[in-house]
Amino acid sequence: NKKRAWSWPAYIEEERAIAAPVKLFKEHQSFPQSRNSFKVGMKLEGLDPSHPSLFCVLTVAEIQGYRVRLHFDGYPECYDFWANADSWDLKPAGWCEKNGHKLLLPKGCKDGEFNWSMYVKNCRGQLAPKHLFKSLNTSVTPSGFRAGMKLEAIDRKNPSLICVATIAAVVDNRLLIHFDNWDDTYDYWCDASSPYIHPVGYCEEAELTLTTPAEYKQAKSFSWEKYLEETGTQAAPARAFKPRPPHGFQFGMKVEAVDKRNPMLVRVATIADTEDHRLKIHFDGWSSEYDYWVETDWPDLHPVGWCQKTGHPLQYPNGSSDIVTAPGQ
Ligand code: MLY
Repeated sequence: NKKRAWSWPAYIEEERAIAAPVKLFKEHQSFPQSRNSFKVGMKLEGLDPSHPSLFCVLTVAEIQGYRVRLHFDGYPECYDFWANADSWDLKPAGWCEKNGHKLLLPKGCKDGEFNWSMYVKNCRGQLAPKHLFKSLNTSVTPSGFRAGMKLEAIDRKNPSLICVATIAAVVDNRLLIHFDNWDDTYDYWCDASSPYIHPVGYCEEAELTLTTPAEYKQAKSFSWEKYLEETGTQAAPARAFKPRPPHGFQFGMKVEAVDKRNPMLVRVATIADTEDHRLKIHFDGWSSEYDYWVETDWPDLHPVGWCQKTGHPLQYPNGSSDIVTAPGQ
């Protein structure tokens, strides 16, 4: 009994489903315009996904289509992570120094003694050439946001809290959000259209509770006017905040999505639910206990056909005739 190879067109017809239209995806989720030219062994700087304010020394450990597996120099492999070749989080060697960001050095390297050219020579590595970094060539329109400005931001690790926050850095069209008097473990990067940031005064107007800076003395009588004066800072201008247009994804649309539990895998998936700024991803053929919510601009969400176009394996639905790997294995 000869089995037919799994294919998207046949599957979509069989399921009477529709593929999520390509126009709903952000550029960085959609079909790439260029090839992935990273090579195993190339070294670069990049954000640590579990500590997003921290740039680290990384080495390309594996290539899979348009994706790369990155390794933290001097750290165990269990911290390796996958990123798309055009990820904004990846920067060429020397980028941090040039832009005034701290670079977490490979384990064992002392501050002040690190130098990229010596380092690659000593480990017989090579630097990833600058032209591979698509994120460096994005055109940027000035936003009105400046480092040091204050705003009200949702703590993404404690999403019920809207807090007094500061723009710690502005790079291209990205803002680094920091929470006043807290350490940087809550920091995150976002853009001007992020639903998680609001101008000063938002909570008061919406009659929501504003979480004041840690250990702030007069928390009960917090006033922005006073706080800005005390800290000698400015509020980010309200006009710099851009509303995000509705996303257009609908229940039942088919997509390709990375399995966070085993992030080397991209799976056949379905939009199982939607919110204003989030989508629930269901992996076809698997129990809905594996479903999870992602941001609509999640870089690991792709249109149908992305794997084929970029030369990445696609995990077919569980129960289809082809070989299947379970989520989280
Ligand atoms: N109970 C939590 C709350 C931390 C909130 C930090 N935000 C405001 C930046 C904790 O202490 O971990």
